Amino acid sequence: METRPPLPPGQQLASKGKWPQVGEKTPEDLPDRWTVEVAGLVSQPRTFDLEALAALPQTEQAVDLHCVTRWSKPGMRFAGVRLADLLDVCGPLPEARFVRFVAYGSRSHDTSLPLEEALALGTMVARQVEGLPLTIEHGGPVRVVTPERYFYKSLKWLRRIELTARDQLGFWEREAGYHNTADPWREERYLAPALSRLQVREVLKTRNFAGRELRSIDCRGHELAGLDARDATLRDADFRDCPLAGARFEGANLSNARFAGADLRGATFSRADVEGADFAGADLRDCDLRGASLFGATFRATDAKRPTRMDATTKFDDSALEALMPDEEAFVRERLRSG
Ligand SMILES: Nc1nc2c(c(=O)[nH]1)N[C@H]1C(S)=C(S)[C@@H](COP(=O)(O)O)O[C@H]1N2
Ligand SMILES: [Mo]
Repeated sequence: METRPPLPPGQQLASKGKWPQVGEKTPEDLPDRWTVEVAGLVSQPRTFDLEALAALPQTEQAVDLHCVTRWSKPGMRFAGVRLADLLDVCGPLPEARFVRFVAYGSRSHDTSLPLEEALALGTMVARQVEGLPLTIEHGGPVRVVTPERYFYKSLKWLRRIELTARDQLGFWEREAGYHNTADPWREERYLAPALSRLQVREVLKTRNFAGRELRSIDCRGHELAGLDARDATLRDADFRDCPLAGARFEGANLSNARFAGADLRGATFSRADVEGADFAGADLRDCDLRGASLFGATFRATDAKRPTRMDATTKFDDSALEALMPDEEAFVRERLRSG
């Protein structure tokens, strides 16, 4: 049998030939003439166009992509310039301790790393993947690729590289609570929960989560039938073993949430983001998952004593199932055909 190197904890292989587009979709306001600026604590600030980037030493390396929403794509061959070689030309000053990457597009998406770490990891300014130019959908013509970190540290549509003395939290790190160190082997997905224990106790009593920011909330085992969680932010929330019949999760962000063993009969998830969420061992009869985005979600029971209950009454968009990992897709399709 073929042996594969192990994946970091909680990650699964994405389907062959599938590369999910995550985060910002292609921005509309990209420049006609692409340039990458190197600024901040450097002795020679410079602006590189694509020709100037191509004139620097080129390298190729295989990088394992690990998205925080639990899909991985090991061994992707990226080609471009190593950050180290690019910065050599610009003369980093001794006070420079962090590197911040800023993207084109109206939200000026950004992320940052300690400079020494970024260099040691072999971070690259990539222009090709698998021998072809990076497509716009995947951050082309120029994106950052940071090996050994969750993929949110790999910025698409690179506009500016800034060396700084102090760290400035990036977009996902501040907006979604993603961990700033982002080491997949240590499973550094999220920072500490958004609420204190006392606040959690209060909000659990109300059974009204609608529109609230409740990242990483621990609801484990609480009676929450009929919960109103419409448009709530519930990334990484723990709903294991919760009675949640008839709960409303329309438009909620449930990325990486845990529903193992939950009773979700009649619950609705339309327009919800359940990327990376775990439904293994949940009761999903009469549950409506149409319009939910499903990349990296898991349904197969891991414990034979507690099967996932799902049948023809569970509603999915057929096309959305393609976003699942192959074994998961096969499992769900088989259950949906059963009576
Ligand atoms: N400019 C920009 N870069 C970004 C993001 C983004 O939203 N905007 N999302 C990050 C996240 S969370 C991931 S997982 C990867 C996804 O890259 P892909 O769409 O090529 O798979 O890009 C990262 N870089
Ligand atoms: Mo991500």
